[in-house]
Amino acid sequence: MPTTAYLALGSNLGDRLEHLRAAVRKLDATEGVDVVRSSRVYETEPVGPPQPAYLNAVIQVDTTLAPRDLLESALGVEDSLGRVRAERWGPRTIDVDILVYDERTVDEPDLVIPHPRMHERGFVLIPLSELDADAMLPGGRRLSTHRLPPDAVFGVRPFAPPLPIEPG
Ligand code: GSY
Repeated sequence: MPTTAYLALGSNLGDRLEHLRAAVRKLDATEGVDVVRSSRVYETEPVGPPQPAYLNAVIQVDTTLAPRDLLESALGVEDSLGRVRAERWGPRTIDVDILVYDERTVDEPDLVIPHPRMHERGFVLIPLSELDADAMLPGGRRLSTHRLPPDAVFGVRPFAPPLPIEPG
């Protein structure tokens, strides 16, 4: 029985929209991962050091992969799209983060689910709310009762319709 997970996509280098689309195609082509839906694409002001604006979206996947295998697949997609891990909060061609994996919590040095900073980020919660208005947040909180910090919603503006998903 597949598990529903939500992944955050972000890009702020090169052809940003094409990088998000390519990430969807590559994830969908991964054994054990089926991309089901995408949020709209938002253009968002960068959080972190000065850098170009991001495009962000959230996708829903059905997966038979365990959380760690899903992480490995996400890292593989980042590598295949030319991600260079230079600066921790720096610009990137593509970022693929696991936000939520069913109702599971994972707390390992390199993998924390739900994503530990997702509740502070308008660029994550606004697109996520299009797909699951009551998604799980860190600390057992729920999206439907969560109040975003007002400054987190500034600079998050609709940019493009949902990312295309190949049928089947
Ligand atoms: O955490 C993901 C990469 N990232 C982003 C992002 O995706 N969007 C915005 N707006 N700012 C960001 N800063 C970092 S780091």
